[in-house]
Amino acid sequence: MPWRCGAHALPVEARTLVMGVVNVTPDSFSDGGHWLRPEDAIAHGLALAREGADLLDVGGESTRPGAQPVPEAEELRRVVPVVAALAREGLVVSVDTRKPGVARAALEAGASVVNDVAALQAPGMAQACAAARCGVVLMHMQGQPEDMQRAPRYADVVRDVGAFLGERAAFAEKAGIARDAVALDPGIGFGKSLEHNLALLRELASLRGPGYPLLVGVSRKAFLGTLAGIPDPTRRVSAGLAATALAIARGADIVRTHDVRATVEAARVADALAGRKGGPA
Ligand code: HH2
Repeated sequence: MPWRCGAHALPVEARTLVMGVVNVTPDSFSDGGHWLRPEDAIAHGLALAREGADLLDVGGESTRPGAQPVPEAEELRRVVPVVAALAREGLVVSVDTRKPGVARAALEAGASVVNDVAALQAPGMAQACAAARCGVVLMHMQGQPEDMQRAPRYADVVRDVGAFLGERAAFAEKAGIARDAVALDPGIGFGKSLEHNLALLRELASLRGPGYPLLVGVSRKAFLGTLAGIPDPTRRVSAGLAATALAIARGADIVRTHDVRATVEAARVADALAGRKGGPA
């Protein structure tokens, strides 16, 4: 079944989709400040689309460990012009936000997906998504970005994250969001130790809820640096591709990345080897 995102039906059954990251922030962990001016962010988004991104995830608030919340007015100022310009080009645009006001403005400006790292926990977010009939990404996070990496703890991380995602998917359905509009995401690096991240990636298949596409974001993240000994996030591309290929083999349907061209190439090979998708590539 395709992933229904507003007017778009994304062919998640035919190939792994690649979501390109457009961070309109001064402080994102790997590319903060690179695309803060709207014209730079728009040009970057267009470049990622040419590299083969299936959709573009525009964010105006870093959620890296230790990040401070951004006021709504500032997030709106960063995100809306970029969403509007990319959507005008006919591209599928996702807005990476936890704020219902930002989601509503981005949807009005042409976004087709709300990527919510807080999984619809803010009052009004589910209603905004239901009204717009947009795609919705429900992500697991333990704690808040400010403190989430201070000794994260689970009874059983795979079972706990799976239960949370199942509960949030049921909540979304009750709020009137169509089942085929929802994608689930274990939230790699969001309140997780290295061991937690590894357990989730190894057992990804068990997180696949019935019918929901699974989104996985490993791009440039700290666990890759720890495993491969790479302090500079921008140099973690190959390490990320290894994790991405295995994630695809184990059940990822959508992969979120800063490095689109390399990820599209890796995804085509991983799709063929995993044999999970109907093709054609
Ligand atoms: N990771 C980041 C941000 N948003 N959304 C989903 N659904 N899944 C993820 O894994 C995910 C996400 C972190 O990456 P980035 O946007 O580059 O960093 P920052 O939060 O510092 O802007």
